[in-house]
Amino acid sequence: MGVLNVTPDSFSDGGLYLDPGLAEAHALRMQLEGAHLVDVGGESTRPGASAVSAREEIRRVAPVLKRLVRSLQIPVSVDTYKEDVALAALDLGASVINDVRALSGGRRLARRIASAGAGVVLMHMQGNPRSMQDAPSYRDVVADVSAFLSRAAKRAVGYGIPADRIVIDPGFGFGKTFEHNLELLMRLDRIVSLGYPVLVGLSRKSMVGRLTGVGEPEGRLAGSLACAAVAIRAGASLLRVHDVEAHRQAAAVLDAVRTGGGLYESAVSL
Ligand code: HH2
Repeated sequence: MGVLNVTPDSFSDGGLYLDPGLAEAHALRMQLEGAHLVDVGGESTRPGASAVSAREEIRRVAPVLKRLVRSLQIPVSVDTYKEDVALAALDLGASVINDVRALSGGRRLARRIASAGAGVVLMHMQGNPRSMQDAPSYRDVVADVSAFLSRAAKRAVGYGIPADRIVIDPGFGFGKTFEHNLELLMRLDRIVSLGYPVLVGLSRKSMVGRLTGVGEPEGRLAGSLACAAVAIRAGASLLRVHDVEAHRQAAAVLDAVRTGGGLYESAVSL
């Protein structure tokens, strides 16, 4: 999943793709590099970010979304927790709603996702972006996040969204300390064992910076790839990334190691 933020203030690509033509060109490049999905966001959810109105978010996202559903061969997801934005995005042809509040808004949106045949990403977040890093606390972060995601997925199924259209995400960096994030990555298999495809968003994030000592998000590619490798080994199905080509290469290696990369098939045919 390639990240495309149409925001002035996202932590890594803020301000780069405000022009719909530039946003489209970037999405086409990510598709060419091997992205299976492009995720368009109109509000930054980085720690401390202030919320924007649904109207402003639609104003940012709609022109880009209209272009992408016409020009991309891959599906487009929209990164929003606001019902009005999500409904508008579905009307414009978005295939997936990436909801960092895991459909906590309720039934109307869930039912609309179901009737549109769209998919949903249910992400865990403690608190809200403005204050989520103030004092995150858990009894047991892996158990708490697992229980939350399991409940959220069951609720979504109850609203009529088929289980095979649901993706879950532990929400790295969303109301979690460095230690919480690291523990979630180390025990990601527990989230995978819930039985839904797991999406992981670690690309360029502060945990990577802390682990590698790299301050600038743009310099965190190597650390991001290492985190992606750990996540794939644990069974993650989707990576939300800024650097698609590099992650595609890393994922290709991991997939070959997991499946034998054709080794056994050719041995059999000999
Ligand atoms: N992370 C960000 C935004 N949306 N969605 C999911 N499902 N999982 C994530 O980990 C996730 C997400 C934050 O990254 P980014 O979009 O690059 O920055 P910003 O929130 O500043 O726009």
